[in-house]
Amino acid sequence: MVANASEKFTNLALKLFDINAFKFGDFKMKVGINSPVYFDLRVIISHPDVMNTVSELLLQFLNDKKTSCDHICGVPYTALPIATLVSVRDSKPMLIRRKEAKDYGTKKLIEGKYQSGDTCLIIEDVVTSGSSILETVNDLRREGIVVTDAIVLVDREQGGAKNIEQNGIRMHSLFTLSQLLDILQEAGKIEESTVKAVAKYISTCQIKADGSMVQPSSKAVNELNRLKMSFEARSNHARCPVAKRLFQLMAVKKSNLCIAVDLPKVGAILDLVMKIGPHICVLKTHIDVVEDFNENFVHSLVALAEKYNFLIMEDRKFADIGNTVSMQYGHGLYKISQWADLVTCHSLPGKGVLDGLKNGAVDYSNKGVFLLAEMSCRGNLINEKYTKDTMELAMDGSNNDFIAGIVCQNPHVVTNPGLIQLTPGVQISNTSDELSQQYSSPQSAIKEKGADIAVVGRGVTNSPNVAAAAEEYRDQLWSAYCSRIESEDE
Ligand code: S5P
Repeated sequence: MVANASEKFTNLALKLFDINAFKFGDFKMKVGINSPVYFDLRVIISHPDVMNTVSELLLQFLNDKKTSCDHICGVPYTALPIATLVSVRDSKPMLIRRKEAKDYGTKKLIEGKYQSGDTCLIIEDVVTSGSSILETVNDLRREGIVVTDAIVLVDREQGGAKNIEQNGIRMHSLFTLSQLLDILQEAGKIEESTVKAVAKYISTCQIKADGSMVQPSSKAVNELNRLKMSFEARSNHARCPVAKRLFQLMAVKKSNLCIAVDLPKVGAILDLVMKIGPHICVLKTHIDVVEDFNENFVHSLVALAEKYNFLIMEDRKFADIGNTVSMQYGHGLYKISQWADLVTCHSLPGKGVLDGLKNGAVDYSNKGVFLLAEMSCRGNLINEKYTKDTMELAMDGSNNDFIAGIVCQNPHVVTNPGLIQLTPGVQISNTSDELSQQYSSPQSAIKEKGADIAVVGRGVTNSPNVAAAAEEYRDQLWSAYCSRIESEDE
């Protein structure tokens, strides 16, 4: 069946969302308030099918509008390959505007064959203020080229159209931000609260052509800043059912404490869990340090999890090829997928490790994964690019129903309010151990590092009164969370 035009637009919008060409959360922008939506259309070059559809729709749009021109010019850099495809499809010669004039040779700013008086259509990926389009237009006009129309993939509706129209250019767009939001909401991909937060941001954050805000004194805040949102509100944004459950559990139990029970004997573990159960939202295990593991032990653990209302996370840190991980998760001595609600996983092997986990679970719809984007120990080899790539993997449309959260140490790693930040390395009385572990206080973990859940191991398990210690950590962590979401500062 041949898709009709609106079906093609809908499918393209959903595909763009799936490949992370735009995201919702909290993003730093050049002007004022952080934005709840962020576009990164550079990613489409990795998806030839998307490039094909985009160029096809642009061409169709141009033909419908009967916009005639001698040349096509993409605004550098994202729109360059798009303009190339449109140029080839339409047999229209292209021009390229250099961002800087060469300091040798011809010093030309505009590459391509043209004459003064020729007309040129501008192609751009996303327009915010319109200033990038205007820079390109100005350079073309300096060469005597006539520019009257620009076409963009997405108009963020923040004043760009008006700004460029004041410079004598009509702006056409394949999508406005509102249209994209409608399509995503209709398809159940985003919540009404997301749509509202974006609408509020757009209306308060109109931008002039010079990049400044129309109302610079505006007090509006980004309502999708997860650090300021309650766990109840964030449960609506979770795409992974276990994360949704965990957010709700935390809100009901008023606990964002995860205790790591790294003890070798089942008796000691169960005894400890009975004491700390009332205070925790997650119990974290390292099942391979248990010396007398048996099936009854996991049955008892699951029963305690039900009794005290917490989730069980096996901190296995899977890090192998999919096939191996599938066996490690579902089979072997521990059969982790049968009893753990959540597991941890390194992103190192890439997408295959998540496919392996899905494969190892009987039904992964009630399971969740925390991906490690950073580690707490001194000297670890993770760098910024690794962390960023891990987040891309987490947000990928094919995985995001399986990713409950991220293990990390920084407040800017997790931007999506539906993901939970888990931060280990928390202790009240120590700042390190003798094997490179580094600790921060409960307050610092929540307020400075951006943790939603803090992991406490020896801070509780080494205490002479584990119940009282757990209660103390629970109270400190919960009040740090309350003060974080209530405070006025950014
Ligand atoms: O980066 C990390 C990730 C994890 S999951 N740093 C960590 O310490 N962990 C785990 O958190 C670690 O395996 C241990 O189970 C717990 C911290 O224990 P503690 O005794 O140092 O609080």
